[in-house]
Amino acid sequence: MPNSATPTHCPYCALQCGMNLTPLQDGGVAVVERPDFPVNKGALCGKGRTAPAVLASGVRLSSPLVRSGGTLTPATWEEALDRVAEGLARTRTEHGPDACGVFGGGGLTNEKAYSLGKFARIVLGTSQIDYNGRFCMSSAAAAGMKAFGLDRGLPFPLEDIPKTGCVILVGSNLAETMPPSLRYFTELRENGGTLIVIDPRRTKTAEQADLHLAPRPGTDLALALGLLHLVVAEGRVDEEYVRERTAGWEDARAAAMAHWPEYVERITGVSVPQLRETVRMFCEPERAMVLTARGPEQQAKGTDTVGAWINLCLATGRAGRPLSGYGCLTGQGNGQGGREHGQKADQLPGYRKLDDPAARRHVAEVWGVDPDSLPGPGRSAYELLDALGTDIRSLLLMGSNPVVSAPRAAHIEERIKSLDFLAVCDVVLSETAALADVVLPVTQWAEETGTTTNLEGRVLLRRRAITAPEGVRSDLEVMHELAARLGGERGLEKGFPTDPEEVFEELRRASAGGPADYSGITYGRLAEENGVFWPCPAVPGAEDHEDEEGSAGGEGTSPAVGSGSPAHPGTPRLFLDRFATPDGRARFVPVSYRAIAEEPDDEYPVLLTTGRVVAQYQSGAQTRRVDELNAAAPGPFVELHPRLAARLGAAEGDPVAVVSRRGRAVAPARITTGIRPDTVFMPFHWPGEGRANTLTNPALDPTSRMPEFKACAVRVEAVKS
Ligand SMILES: Nc1nc2c(c(=O)[nH]1)N[C@H]1C(S)=C(S)[C@@H](COP(=O)(O)OP(=O)(O)OC[C@H]3O[C@@H](n4cnc5c(=O)[nH]c(N)nc54)[C@H](O)[C@@H]3O)O[C@H]1N2
Ligand SMILES: Nc1nc2c(c(=O)[nH]1)N[C@H]1C(S)=C(S)[C@@H](COP(=O)(O)OP(=O)(O)OC[C@H]3O[C@@H](n4cnc5c(=O)[nH]c(N)nc54)[C@H](O)[C@@H]3O)O[C@H]1N2
Ligand code: SF4
Ligand SMILES: [Mo]
Repeated sequence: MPNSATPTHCPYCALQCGMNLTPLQDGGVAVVERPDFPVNKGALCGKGRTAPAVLASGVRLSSPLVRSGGTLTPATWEEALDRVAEGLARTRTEHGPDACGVFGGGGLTNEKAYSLGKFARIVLGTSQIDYNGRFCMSSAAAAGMKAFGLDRGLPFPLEDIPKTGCVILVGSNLAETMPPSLRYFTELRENGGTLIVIDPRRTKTAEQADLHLAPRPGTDLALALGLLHLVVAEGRVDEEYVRERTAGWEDARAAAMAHWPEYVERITGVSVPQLRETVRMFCEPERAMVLTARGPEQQAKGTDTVGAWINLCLATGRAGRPLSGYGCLTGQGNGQGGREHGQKADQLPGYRKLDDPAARRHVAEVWGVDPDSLPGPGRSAYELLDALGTDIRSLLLMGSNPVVSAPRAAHIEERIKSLDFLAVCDVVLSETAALADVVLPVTQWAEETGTTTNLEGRVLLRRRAITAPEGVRSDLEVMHELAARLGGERGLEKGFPTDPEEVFEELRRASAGGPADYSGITYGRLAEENGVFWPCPAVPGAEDHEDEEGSAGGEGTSPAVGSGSPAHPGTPRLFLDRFATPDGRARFVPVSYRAIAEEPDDEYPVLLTTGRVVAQYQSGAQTRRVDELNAAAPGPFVELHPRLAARLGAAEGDPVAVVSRRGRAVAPARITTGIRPDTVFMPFHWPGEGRANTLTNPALDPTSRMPEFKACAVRVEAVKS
């Protein structure tokens, strides 16, 4: 193990901040600034700074657990792996391969995500695999695919943001969810650009804005259409760009024209003058951007909503041009790479489609199997979880905690409990792991090497800095061992190497020629460069240098400049010449407003929206185990407007109950004028009585299958003590 600092990346969000880890006497690590990494330039949020706390024994799992007599008890790895293999094999024999489910996560490295997709399809032979990214950015991904022919969250690096003229930030609270990225927006304003934030709450991010619009949750589609209507009415369409670089304008234009500003004001609560001001601020500068996050995306019409924002960019000539464009702020550590390499229900590595015969042939060849043996597309995340205990009898879960994070969570918890067999790989005993028949404790970010792809599409190398404790193994080892046990005579474990670089080498081949082409990226290059943006195809003649000792640790390697041509530099900026559609033109999508799946009524008169706080991460499985973070964000709360609080007779800190058609949650009131009076907000990081997802509506977007996390009808009640 190196004694000096190891440059690596944070285990949490999609910013993938660079950090240095230095080993400590006691076997742990200290986080030290890494100013040379361009994305965060040394800055970290509290979660990143305190991430080593989760490496400590006593906090993390250190031995496999097997359920016996109703309780989880420590077991050897052999026993635990045998139990998992038996559980899955029994289901496969009794109910067929599709009765085995697999659920992955956007926090898994590319190598793990790739192996998990392969494991499902060739070891289990199941079509029933999906992952938590479905709950994250799937609507933006679907809309990006439709419009641009390719989904890479940001088509440009963050460093372009300060140089544009105006940014509309739709439903992102990045001051809390990606704090070091706020710098780019501060610089934008220092450079004379403007920031518009669209959020039903006056968040820390909205406080930075030149203009804050606070629409009613679930109405962003109407808002975007109203803005497009005004763009047309005010003669601000970039006709030449529309003619040269797009298709489908007439239908999209006609659809938008039905959304009169006054109508949009009634739906959204955003006034006509504010709409006009937004259009002026967005259209006057030569360059502008729209960035969306979970606010507009986590809706049962998220795909159409993002489509409408993209239409606005296209009509004004602000996509595929320098310092202009549409982007989605992806969320999880490997939220981008995690959606490219095959853990998604309909997908093969390299962002290939599972139902495309050529893609099946290519990947089957890399995997050494018959293309016809690959199952077809499976179900989306919520549909998969909803089928547990019915036609899906066993589940292998890696990198998610759905008991806390899935919509209609009480129901999903029941579905999980009704499984014949549940195996969970995790670093801690999450609420979902606590329900498992077998829990396999895995290594963590500082203890293993692997690649992630950040929200910019920048592929990064996370390096091992310390030795993992006895008793834990990597996810890759788990898949190797299970493949050995489940593959029978077939020797399938050979296709599941435990060395991450070996997996990456195969991923390169599997992705070659696909939309997300990583074939020109090597561990050697990643060790030398501050990430490489995909697509990065291999260039014939630019030979990979032969692997040298220790290259997985990033030592002793040089960039992939081979004997002949120089290596492909990667693609920081997409679409500048053409979009990724067959004819190179971006596609307008004709969309019209529709209401949220569950509008308030007399019984449930208030809207609930949900989201995050800076000090907790996701289901909280990791961050709720860190003292400093718990001190900053000790538990759930219900954010509500003073007028609503007064009607309930609730004072600050009083417990209030929020009741939806799915269930009831109770948490202390947090009273603020920063929220619309018709809306309450709950963060979703906690289990138990204050679990926000007890309430949320699993109504799904027809295209992306994204649940409606951001708007459902509730009733708010004072709790008598
Ligand atoms: N601290 C912290 N940081 C994180 C995470 C975390 O859990 N904690 N998770 C990471 C992940 S996976 C993700 S996906 C990102 C998410 O990052 P964000 O998208 O920034 O996070 P959210 O808080 O879910 O939602 C953003 C905002 O949307 C607003 N909103 C709610 N409803 C609507 C609506 O109908 N329309 C609009 N326009 N806005 C609405 C909410 O008020 C909220 O302020 O954060 C990443 N970073
Ligand atoms: N109401 C509401 N619900 C939401 C959202 C919302 O805005 N509102 N947001 C949704 C979004 S955007 C997301 S991304 C999801 C996230 O929700 P989850 O999918 O539950 O995400 P995490 O809490 O990050 O869960 C990751 C789990 O994997 C473990 N883990 C971490 N690293 C590894 C690893 O390398 N290997 C293995 N095997 N395990 C690992 C962690 O300890 C943790 O238990 O929540 C969704 N749910
Ligand atoms: S912003 Fe995200 S990547 Fe950066 S330190 Fe915080 S959690 Fe980690
Ligand atoms: Mo996410």
